[in-house]
Amino acid sequence: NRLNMPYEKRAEVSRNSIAKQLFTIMATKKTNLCISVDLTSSIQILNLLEKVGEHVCLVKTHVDIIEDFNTNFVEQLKQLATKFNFLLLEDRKFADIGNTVSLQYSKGVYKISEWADCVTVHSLPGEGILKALNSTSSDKNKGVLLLAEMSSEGNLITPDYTKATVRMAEKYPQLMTGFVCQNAVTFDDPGLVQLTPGVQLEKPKDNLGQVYNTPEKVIENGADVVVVGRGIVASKNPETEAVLYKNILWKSYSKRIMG
Ligand code: 5BU
Repeated sequence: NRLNMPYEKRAEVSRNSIAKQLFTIMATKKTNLCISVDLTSSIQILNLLEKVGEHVCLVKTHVDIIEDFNTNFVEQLKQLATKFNFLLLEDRKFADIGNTVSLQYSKGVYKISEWADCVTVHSLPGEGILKALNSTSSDKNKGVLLLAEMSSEGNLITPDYTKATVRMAEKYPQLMTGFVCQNAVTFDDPGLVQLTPGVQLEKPKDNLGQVYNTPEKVIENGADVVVVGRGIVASKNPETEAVLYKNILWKSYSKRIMG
């Protein structure tokens, strides 16, 4: 199954172009680390990425928390992505009717469709949300990561909801980059990416419901790309910390593909 397959082999079977690129970058740079840059100043984000860019395959943003968001920031972000060879995931967690999501994706201040390689999406509203993203025009190749599970304590997602989410994704193979989840929710398509947030070495949780696992544990649970935010961003030396997470994660993945 996919857990024993190396990323370069998975790239060959990905039907979504972003999943294919992501697996290829991971194999080339030997990193399955995604950094979540949850900072509120564009300068802080760009400075951080200058330091950790070479160690990550994916950069996850929440652009709506940036106080000085502007088009120049987007240009510099894209330049860093090219320079360090990483992709951009806007963690927007779309959750509305298709028509509204189509507008939120391409219009407004952020114009997410113009720069994000992929976005996160809730399955809650039903298939229309995927239909909308699929048909919203965009010059870029694009991808969707569907939320099948969450890391937070007491979240209302049930096993049936998770299963229905996997079924929904099957209808949009070209659009689907993969799933955001805590466990291996499917083994059917090795071309899909399992992205897992909620990872930190320091502590088991925060005081607002976030629950953390260790890097080793989430790789065992099927994670392909692992999201680390404050574990790196809030540390004294983010670059050293990024290298630490990268090395543990790559070692765990290497062990996994050995069987
Ligand atoms: P942290 O600082 O490593 O706790 O940040 C985790 C990030 O991942 C943060 O941006 C969340 O919005 C995001 N996240 C999450 O923590 N858990 C989830 O289930 C999903 C996203 Br989906």
